[in-house]
This record gives sequence, C-alpha cells and structure tokens, in this order.
Amino acid sequence: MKEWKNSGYYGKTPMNKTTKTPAKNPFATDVLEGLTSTPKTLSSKFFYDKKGDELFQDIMDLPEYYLTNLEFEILDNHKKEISEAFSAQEGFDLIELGAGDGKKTKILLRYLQQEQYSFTYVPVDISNNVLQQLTSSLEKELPELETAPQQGTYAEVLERLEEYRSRKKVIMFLGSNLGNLLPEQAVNFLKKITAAMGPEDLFFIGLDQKKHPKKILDAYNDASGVTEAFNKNLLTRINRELDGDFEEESFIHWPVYNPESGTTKSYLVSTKEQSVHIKSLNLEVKFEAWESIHTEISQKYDSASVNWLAQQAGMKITGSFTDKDRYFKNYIFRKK
Ligand code: AVJ
Repeated sequence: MKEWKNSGYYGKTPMNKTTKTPAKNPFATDVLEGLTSTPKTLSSKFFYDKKGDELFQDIMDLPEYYLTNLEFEILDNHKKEISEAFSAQEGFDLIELGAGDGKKTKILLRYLQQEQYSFTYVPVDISNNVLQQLTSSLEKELPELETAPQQGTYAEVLERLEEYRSRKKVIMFLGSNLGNLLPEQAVNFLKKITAAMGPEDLFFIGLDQKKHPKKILDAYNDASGVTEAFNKNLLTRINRELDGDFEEESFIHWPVYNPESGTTKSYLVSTKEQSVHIKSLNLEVKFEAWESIHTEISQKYDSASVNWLAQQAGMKITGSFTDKDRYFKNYIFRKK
C-alpha cells in the first residue's frame, strides 16, 4: 500500500503528468485510493465496462429516467433552429464528446442531411467498440453521412482539436454528462473546451435542471433495480478485475438528492460490519455496519449555476432550448 501511494502514478488522473504515459492500471490505482480514504469513495468513471454500458442502456429506457427522452424530444422539436445555429458558409465539423449509441444525435444528423447542410460528424469516444458500433449503424441508416470518428479520452481529443481550425467547429456534449464532475472539475473541463474553440465555434451542451426532488430521486432509484445493479457493478468489477471478494448482497444502493446544492449523490452502504479482501491490491478493507462508499454525483442545474459555469470557463450562453416542463435544457455557448 505504501509503495503505491509513493509511486509516480498515484492519483486521480489516469495519466502520469510528468511522463504522459498511461498509468499501469488506472482502475487499481483509483480503487486503492478510494477504499483507503475516509469517507470511502469509488469513481463513477469505472461504471462503464461492457456490463456497465449495457446497464446504462437499460437505464435510458427506464420510465423513471426522464433525461434521455426529454433531450430526444428537445432535439426533435428544435432541430430547425439548432441546425440554423450550427450552419456556416464553408460547412462545419460536428464533434460529439462521448457519442455512445448516437440515438439522440441521429435526429440532428438526419435532419442536417435532409436539409443538405454541409458538415462532417466527428464522434469521440474512449471506447473503440462503441465507435465501431456507432459507425456501422450510421453507415446503414445514413450512408451519405461524412464521418470521422476519433478514439481517445476527451482531454486527448480536445488537445488534437485545438490545432484543428480549418472551419467552424460545433462541439457537442449531451446527456447531462457534465453532471458527473464536481464543480471545479467541470470548470476545468469547460476551460479545455473554450481553449479548443475559435470565435465562431459553438459548444452545444445538455444539462438536467433542478425540479421536484422526488422526480430526481426516482430517476436514480428506479423500482426495477437497474440503477442499483449499475451502482453495484463497481463491486462486481473489483471482484473480477482485481480479485476481490465483495458480497454484493450486503450493500444497498442509496441515492440522495440535496435540493439546495442540486447534487444527487449515490452511495453503496454496507449493511453489516465486514471485511473485504482485494487480492491484487494486497488490501483488506474494513467496513463498519452502515458505513458508506460514495460512488457518483449527478449534478442538477439552474440558471445561476449554468451562468456561473459559462462565466468561469470564459464562455457566454447565446441560446437555449427546453421541454414544456423545463426539466432539461440544451444550451448554445460561445467563447467570450
Ligand atoms: C450518464 C452521467 C448522465 O448521472 O444521470 C444514470 C449516469 N447514473 N443513473 C447520470 C447515471 C445513474 C448519468 N450520466
């Protein structure tokens, strides 16, 4: 344990800052750090292995998880105005961070193509597998579409994009994915986007809004237990990849929503005193009865917090689109 803490790649980021080589095993590093901290934490970025990707697909189909359907509806209802805002004389590059299955984006892509806008779609994802599935579905559904998929972390791709200034860029970040970041991390992330933007470029972002706390809580505490399985997938992953012996039945999934901060925090709570052994970390983790592991934040926004984010990042809001209940919003940002 000590050697790990003192080694060069110890820390939250998967890249070693001094050498820019990937850490040996970012998951192992993060699990070790999180489970030896007080209070205990695990990072939500490790939800998304093959099983986690499938569970997230199931979450998007849940009746309680309103975010996906509302954003779909917003894009569909406002595709004309959105396309007009994206449009440019020499065409544009539409760069999507964390493209996933592209279900929502396809509404825009289809419309842009039908209206003969000139553009290239640049889906960005860390997973090659996701990119391949997306490209092959696009080849079938929109064979004329020009696509230029980019594999890598957002940071890597944004660095590449900085030098990519041949024509207007529209950078898209949907699904309220920003909400998984703490305010400071979110600002740093947005600053990188601002740095990659020219004066004409747009940033198009979807952010879930504050609303009745019950509605929000239900979205993270669905009756069928899919979100619970998604949260517990972190334990399954530790068991499989790091040779751990977590008993999933002795943890409960517990999300809480704070209407003041707008933050939903998800936890796994140990229902008994227990000890977990993680062999490949050479680590024994002790839990008291009812001790928690914090696993995820899902931030909800209002006009004050969105203005603050834009301001901090050196951007300004130049447009927004919402649904009839104002539950979800898509914003157009420009560089200030
Ligand atoms: C993909 C980050 C937007 O926080 O709402 C869904 C992930 N977690 N249910 C969210 C998630 C639990 C989701 N984001």
